[in-house]
Amino acid sequence: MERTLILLKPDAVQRQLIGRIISRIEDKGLKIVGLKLRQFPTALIQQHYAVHKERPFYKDLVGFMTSGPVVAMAIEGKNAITVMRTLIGKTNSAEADPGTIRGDLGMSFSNNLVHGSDSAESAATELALFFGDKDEICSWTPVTQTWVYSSEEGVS
Ligand code: IDP
Ligand code: MG
Repeated sequence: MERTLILLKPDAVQRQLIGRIISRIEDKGLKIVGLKLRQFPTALIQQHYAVHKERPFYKDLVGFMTSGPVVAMAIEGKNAITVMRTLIGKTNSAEADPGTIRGDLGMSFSNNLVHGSDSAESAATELALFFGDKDEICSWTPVTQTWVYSSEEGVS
């Protein structure tokens, strides 16, 4: 099992797409183990996107991500990082494949609704940043788990 950090960006909140996006994640068979809505401090968002700090869009990105509430989620599942990135789709929503969250719900490069960690290392760093308090993560087993995965798939 793997965990990944998912953010529903301010455009997703403003467009009242939270429920529909969360449903897509649940429908896939992934499990929510952490969930909160908050307008995050600029310093935290700057740290989260530190890898992009030399990029021309960095300032606007931080401005956008602090412009309103964001939903932060810790999502768990087998290969959850890759599965979520596939579900989210390409960065530029206009080019993202139909069937993906960005491809179905967005038109923009920057206002692209969702963030998902891109590697095990960034997932660990980002989860620590947004869910630093261990009490905010719930370890639980959905009753559906034995049907979402087969017994050979190593998920018990
Ligand atoms: P990702 O979210 O698909 O992983 P990254 O390249 O990590 O994409 O970029 C982080 C975020 O910065 C993107 O989701 C998008 O909101 C914004 N962004 C990235 N590249 C551009 C750009 O060229 N113009 C405007 N915004 C961008
Ligand atoms: Mg990225």
